Amino acid sequence: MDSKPSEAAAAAAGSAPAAPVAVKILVAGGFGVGKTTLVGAVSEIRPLQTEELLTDQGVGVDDIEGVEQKTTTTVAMDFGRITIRDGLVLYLFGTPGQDRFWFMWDELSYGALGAVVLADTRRLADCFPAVDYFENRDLPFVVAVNCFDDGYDYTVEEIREALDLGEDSRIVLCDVRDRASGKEVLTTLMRHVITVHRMESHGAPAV
Ligand SMILES: Nc1nc2c(ncn2[C@@H]2O[C@H](COP(=O)(O)OP(=O)(O)OP(=O)(O)O)[C@@H](O)[C@H]2O)c(=O)[nH]1
Ligand SMILES: [Mg+2]
Repeated sequence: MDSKPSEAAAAAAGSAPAAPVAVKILVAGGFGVGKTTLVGAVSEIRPLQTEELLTDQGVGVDDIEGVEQKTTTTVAMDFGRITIRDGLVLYLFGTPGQDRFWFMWDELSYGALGAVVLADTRRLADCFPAVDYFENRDLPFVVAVNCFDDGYDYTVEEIREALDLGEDSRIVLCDVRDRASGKEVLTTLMRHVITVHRMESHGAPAV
């Protein structure tokens, strides 16, 4: 399913190859930030979900502050698909959020071209491990801040500083429940992926 970055670049730039380019993208982040909601909102197929009921075992481990109505958690992965434009199809793999499922991240990220790190400003530190994970593996990512209604109103620059992200990293504010907003996150990620790969192969920024 996975394609080369050069093919993804051609498709994103409009010179689409004859066959659609399929790109694997990870949707990651801390517990309960809205990963499953994002994949479900943007997917053009019925998303695969692996939700199980939260139990008392998670008390004191999983922070549900702000998402008290949450009753389930992802125990394997989310899966969805979205066509960004003609010839460019993204396959979305949402990670589980609970720490006990960290061992699955290596499997899930195999062959991925990029990742979305979802963040919740009420629990910003929860996205640190995901940011570290992708930085350590040189996998291009965007930080997408899911703007919960009662979340703090930070600017992108404040978030950049709080997460200690460089000037060239991408941060977008979004509402994961909204399809257009989720699609904007993914479009930003694809532009970033293409820029990173063009810089690596030509040594110069492309977009
Ligand atoms: N008010 C509000 N609720 C939201 C928003 N986004 C998600 N939710 C709710 O927050 C909860 C978390 O959503 P999920 O999509 O299950 O989060 P997740 O990151 O997949 O969670 P795990 O798989 O358990 O890590 C759900 O109850 C959503 O309905 C938002 O922007 N505003
Ligand atoms: Mg989930």
